[in-house]
Order: sequence, then structure tokens, then C-alpha cells
Amino acid sequence: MSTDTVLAALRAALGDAGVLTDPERTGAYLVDMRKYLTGKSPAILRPTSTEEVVKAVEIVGAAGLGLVPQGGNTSYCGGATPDESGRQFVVSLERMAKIRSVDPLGFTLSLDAGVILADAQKAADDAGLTLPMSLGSQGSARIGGLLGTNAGGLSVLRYGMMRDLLLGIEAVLPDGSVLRDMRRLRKNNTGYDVKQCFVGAEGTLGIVTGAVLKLIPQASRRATAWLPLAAAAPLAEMLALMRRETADLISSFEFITTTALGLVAGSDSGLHAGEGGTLLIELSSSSDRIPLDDVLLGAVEQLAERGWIEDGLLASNERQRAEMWRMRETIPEGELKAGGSIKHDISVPISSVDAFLVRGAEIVAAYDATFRLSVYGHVGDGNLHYNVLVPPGEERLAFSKRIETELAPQLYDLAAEMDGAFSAEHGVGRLKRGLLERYGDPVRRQTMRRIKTAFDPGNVMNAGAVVDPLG
Ligand code: 2HG
Ligand code: ZN
Repeated sequence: MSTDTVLAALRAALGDAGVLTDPERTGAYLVDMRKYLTGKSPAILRPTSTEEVVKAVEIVGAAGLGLVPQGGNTSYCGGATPDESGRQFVVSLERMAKIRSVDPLGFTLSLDAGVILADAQKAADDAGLTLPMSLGSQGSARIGGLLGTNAGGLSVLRYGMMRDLLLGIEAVLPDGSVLRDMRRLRKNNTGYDVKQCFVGAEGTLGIVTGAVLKLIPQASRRATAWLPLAAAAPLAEMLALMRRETADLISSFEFITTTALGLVAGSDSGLHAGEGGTLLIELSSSSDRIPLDDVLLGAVEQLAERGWIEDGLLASNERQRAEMWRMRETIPEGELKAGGSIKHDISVPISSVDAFLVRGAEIVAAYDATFRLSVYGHVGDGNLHYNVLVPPGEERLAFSKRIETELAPQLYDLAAEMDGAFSAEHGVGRLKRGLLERYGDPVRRQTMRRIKTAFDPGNVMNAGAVVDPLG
């Protein structure tokens, strides 16, 4: 079947607005957010319903071509960018962005996979509830992509990753059949949990078109602290103390080093880091009866008594709180402005975070003592963004290649030695496939390939990302 015939069939099925071929409009879909990869595609498909997704899958599958599902195109690992063959259609879910329903008694939100995270948060909020998922790219990241990468973010410590929030799913499989499992059940022990296969699969098993997510009572109260740290403050011990002393009301425990903070546009708020960096801690609750500020203050005093913090600031109003979060959330932007960074999204058991920081710094210093590190992350989840800043005068992509081959393996080896992972919350995509080969348990990898083969023997869905089918 010629490409023109396929395009004509797709136009008949999705309408002209559902099939973009004009290079002026397709360009943005073909390059990953960090501009590491640029792919080619015969067209960008923009279905408006699950039925249209089915038609697209059937037409493209029958023609022996491939599909790359795409949400907000914010993948850090090239998980939503087509390859250069020109044989993969991008399927953007951007026109499937309806909130289907909110169940205020069951605390659930049913929605299309193309809903932007910020809009999903608002829908929950409008119903007097909270969707406990927030991250820097929430203004553009879409639910399907967040599920595909099992995104984490800023409140994983208390509420978990996307996987933990997922109750139901709707997905179009590579053969055009539709998995309809949009049930709002908390308990459903009726065999394999098939919906979870799509989480972290980065669109390699099918196209997620809808989801049911867990909500929580509206987190109307918050207590937020900015805590400049003494040198070598023991982060894991501090976290354990805070969890204990706050009765686990802690929803964020973010660590920022002095260098990372220095990348963020200054403000008059006086927020600074101590010798050991800084912590941004938040407690949240839906009840007025819990004196959150007192609980936080009491716990912080204990950190001070042990000499682990230099001083501390409790946000006294929403403006101050928002400023603390702005400082944290704009670090990736600050890295870009400083010339870019090479990102290592590693995780280790929480008890190994402190050792990783020490040994990681030794590895980097031994490689090149002039390198500057932008380290920050969700210490509450054992997740560090251990980023190396591109030195002035270095070309970003060439530098990235060098770090990838020479330095990154040493950092990933260190994480592996500590039973950690080379990707904590950013996925595998196309960029980290080699790492999966190197660090994955061989039986796990083989099982992943078997799962891929079972769902997608023809390798129609996002071929080239994560794993290949068998044979
Ligand atoms: C964050 O925590 C994101 O801000 C981005 O996961 C991390 O850009 C990064 O390295
Ligand atoms: Zn992160």
C-alpha cells in the first residue's frame, strides 16, 4: 500500500484536522523536548475518540507501518519521538482531553488520556478533591504520557507514582482491540493486573486512551519549610525523623544542592542554601484540626537540636510557599539557561542516598575536577537528579556523548552496586535502551520481551523504544 493510499484512508477516518502533514505544523511533534532526537513521520495523527484511535491502528497496522503514541511530548528519554525511517506515525492524544467523570464518594477521576495534568488537577479541585500528582511540566504533560512513563514528581513519598494512582484503564491494543477496564474498583483480585502492563511501557504495548485515577480529600492545609542544611547533614536519617515526628503527614522531602539552587533566577525572598544544600519539606492535610505548622515546627526543632540544619524558614503565607516551590521547580529551566545539563535520574534505597552523594562526587571529581554538578531530587523517594552541567564552551551534544560513554557508566555502576536504578522516574525511551541491556536482570529483560511479543508481535507500537519483541 502506498503512503498516499494510507494517508487517504487515515483522512477518511480521522478527518483532515486529524492528519497533519504540513512541515510547519508537524515539526514540533518530531523532536523531543530536549532536542536530542529528531524523527520523521508520514503524518501526525490526532484522533478525537477511542474509535478513531482504533481506526488509525487498524489502517497503519494493515499497511505494515508503525505508531508512536505521544502526550505532551515532555519525555526526557526520547520515548515519544519517532525514528528516522519515516515509517512511524506519531499519534498525538491532544484532541482527546475530556474529563469523563468525578466520583466524590469513591474519590476517583475518570478522564481521557490526552488531558493535561494541570487540567486534571483542576477538575479534582473543582469537585473539592485533590489529584496527588504534581511536577514541573504539569502545564503540558498529559495523563497518557504520565502513565506511559510511570511519572513520579513531588508527592510520591506520600501518594506514590502514577502506577499507584491508577484504578482503571482504557487502551487500544496493536491489533485494534480495545481493553475496556475503566472500573473504579479498589479491590479486584481476578487474575493478572493487565492495566499495569501499560504503566511504564511508554506506548510499546498499546495506546492508553482513558484512565481512572485515585483522588484524595482536598489537601486544603499545607505547612512548608525551607531548611538550609549543615555540611554532610544525614538526609536519610532526617527523613526518618521527619516521618516519625509528623505521623507521616509529609508529602514532599526535596533536596537541593547549593549549585543547583544557584541556577535559579534570584528573588528577594532570601531563600538560600546552607553548606550542605537545602531541604524543601511539605506537610499536607485535609483537616483543620491537625495543627500542621506546630507539627512541622516541632519536627524541625529536632533537626536543629542535632545540628543538621543551619536555620529554617516556615512559609507563613501562600506567596512564600509558592516562591519556595518556584525555586525548586525551575531548576531544570535554570540548567538550560546555564547551557544545559547531562541528566542522571538515579534511584537508590533511601538509606544509601547519603553514600551516593559522597561517592558520586568523588567519581565526578576524579574524572574532571572542574565539572559542576547540579544535584537535587526527591530524597523521600531515594531519587536524585544527579546532573552534570555542560561546561562553558562545550557543545552540548558532543559533551553528552562523551559523558554518556565515559562518566555516566561509573555513576550508574555506583547506583547498581547500591541496588539502585539508572532511571527512577524518567523512563527508558530510545535514549536509555542500552542501559536496560547493561543493567537489567537478564530474566527480567527476557520477560519484558515476552510481554512485548504477547501484546505486539508485529512491533507496531513505538518500535525502537524500551525493548524489542523476541526473535
Ligand atoms: C524534576 O524533578 C524533574 O524537576 C526534572 O524530574 C529533573 O531535569 C531534571 O533532571
Ligand atoms: Zn524529578
